[in-house]
Amino acid sequence: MKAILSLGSNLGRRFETLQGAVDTLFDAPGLEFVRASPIYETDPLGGPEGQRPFLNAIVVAETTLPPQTLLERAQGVENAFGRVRAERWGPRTLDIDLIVVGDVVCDDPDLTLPHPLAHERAFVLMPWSEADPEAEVPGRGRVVELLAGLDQQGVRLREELRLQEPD
Ligand code: PH2
Ligand code: MG
Ligand code: MG
Repeated sequence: MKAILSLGSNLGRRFETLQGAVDTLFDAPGLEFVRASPIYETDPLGGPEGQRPFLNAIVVAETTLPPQTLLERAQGVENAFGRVRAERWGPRTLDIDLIVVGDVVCDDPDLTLPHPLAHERAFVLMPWSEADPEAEVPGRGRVVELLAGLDQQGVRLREELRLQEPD
């Protein structure tokens, strides 16, 4: 099944962290890289004042793993890149969120699918619409249409930064 992952970083070497995350995520069986979106620099939404802007991207993958296993893989990679779980929505070296996994609907305390805020976040929908223009947020509508209804001011394409396929 298809899996959509959102990657974000606003601490340290942001681009190198995102590329390292892509390399590490796909370094084990069960998850195949399909495509990465362009990278966007985005104003932080929520959290403490004075945070640096994020670099955000979307990765499209194919997976045979159950979502809970995918979540553990993502959290393992976050930890490997020095993620510290301090305050909610605080600055982070690396955040990997599962946006949709096939047509799985999940309401576990630690995993909600589809991601409950994806449909209202331009920093998710903008790169996602580039990586997969036909995509839909199940139960919410087409990504391009959801995006058109949002303020896109704080989301800027960083054309010169490009994620490579995992090595
Ligand atoms: N992630 C958050 C909270 N706010 N803002 C931007 N621009 N990008 C993010 O990835 C982001 C955020 C929680 O994970
Ligand atoms: Mg997040
Ligand atoms: Mg997260």
